[in-house]
Amino acid sequence: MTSVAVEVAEPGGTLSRLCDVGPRRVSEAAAILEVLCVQHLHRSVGTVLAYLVVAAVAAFARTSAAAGTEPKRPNIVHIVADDLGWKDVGFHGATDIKTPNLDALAKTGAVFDALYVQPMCTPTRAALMTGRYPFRYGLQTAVIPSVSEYGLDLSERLLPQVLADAGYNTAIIGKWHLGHADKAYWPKQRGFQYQYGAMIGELDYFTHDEHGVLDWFRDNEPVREEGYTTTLLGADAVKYIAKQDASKPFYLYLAFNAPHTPYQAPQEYIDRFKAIEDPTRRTYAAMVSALDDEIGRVVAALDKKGLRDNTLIIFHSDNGGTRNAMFAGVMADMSKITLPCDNGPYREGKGTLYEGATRVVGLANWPGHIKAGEVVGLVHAVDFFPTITTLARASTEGCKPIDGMNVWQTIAANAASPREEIVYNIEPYRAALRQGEWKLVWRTLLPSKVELFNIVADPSETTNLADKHPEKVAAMQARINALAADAAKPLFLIDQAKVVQKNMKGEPVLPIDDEYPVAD
Ligand SMILES: [Ca+2]
Repeated sequence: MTSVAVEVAEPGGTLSRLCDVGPRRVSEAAAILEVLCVQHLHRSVGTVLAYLVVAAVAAFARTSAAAGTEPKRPNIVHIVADDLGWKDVGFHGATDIKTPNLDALAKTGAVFDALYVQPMCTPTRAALMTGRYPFRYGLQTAVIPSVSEYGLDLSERLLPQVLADAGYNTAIIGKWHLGHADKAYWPKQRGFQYQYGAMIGELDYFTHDEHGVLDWFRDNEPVREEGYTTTLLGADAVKYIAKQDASKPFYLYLAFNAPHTPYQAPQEYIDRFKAIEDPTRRTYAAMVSALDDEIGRVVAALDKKGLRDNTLIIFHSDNGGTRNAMFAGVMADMSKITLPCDNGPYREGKGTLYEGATRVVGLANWPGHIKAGEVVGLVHAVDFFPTITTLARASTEGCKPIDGMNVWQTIAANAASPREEIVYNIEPYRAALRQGEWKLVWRTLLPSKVELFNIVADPSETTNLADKHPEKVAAMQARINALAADAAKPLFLIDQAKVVQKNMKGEPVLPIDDEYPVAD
């Protein structure tokens, strides 16, 4: 109590310091200050000035607490799907796939019309964790291959670190894919207090292996267990929520590997979709259905624990559905299947710079805090970082310059977005940028190609207007060049160049048969 009195009696800065504390602590501080005021008056009339300052602060503190200007910090359940097609949910018009749990969240929450991510897994996940575009630190190109050793730059300060330092419990349940060869890159080393799931992320749904190597861990220890990954991750999230209480907020990053390749699902889920003729689409539907069931269980767990009213649920895919076998991963035999994802009106899919890769299905739901309906403003994956840290009243001191913007009013009330520009990507061989209604897609490799779309009038990117608006093309190319000047070299390309160099030192491959002279 004494230390509070001394602090309050000192001139300067005290009021703002008190304003930073939560309502419960403000109330306590007000009560303490009132007692101290009385003590001061009894001791000496010389402390009248101190009394006036203290009383003013106490009154302010009491008013703040009564007005509830410091709302309770929300729990955040951040659910990410992997390679989910834009149209493969009920609330976007899928008729053969049923997603009743996601549909319920969509109906009572905000549905994003223009939520942008990066074209592939690793870059989007890096954007979420850093609030910074991946071209800043070399993760803009491709994913981290399972045979590669690099990861998300250790000098980046990540969202779970920021939230843990602000008093949040932090957990990752699911896929990481931001560095696996060195434990220094693992999520528990980067702010997550609890970890369960895959370090890389493309794995067999039942054996949890990739090419015979187990990729399934709990708190950094390998785990051999039975079960379908989607079900296991959902069950673990339910358990985690059951352990939480209202006294300390939590950030749960629930990153399902579904419905990424390989296309696998339990038979009972496949049997739900007998009406779907194509076997891969049938299995894919089963995978999405299992994902939706687990999301339903997570919501039920929040309800059961009495935490639902103070929990912000964010859901989105990490990139669009796969429409090109080149980006389907390494575990599916693409010669035998038809790609099952549907990105609705959007062009192409995962791995490209078109909307089908980068404009994804997403929603946000927090009862009483988010208006139900469509969010039309631009939102990028990097924006979740400052939006969440602001809601959490967490300091971002020590973070590198954040590209994200606080879009809370856009999400909560469909207010105009502060964001006017989307950087789809900056790579040495291609880039894309959106500024308002204009989108430029630029292939810089020879033969080069520039496409300009009015993305508002032509969201499916059917009509290239580059020839009609050369001044717009030039201005957007100048902006891309300026961003490229600050870009780090893609770690993927550096890594692959090493592989090429290594191969050049390998044994020569020559035809050897009876007719070819071979030295003894
Ligand atoms: Ca993905």
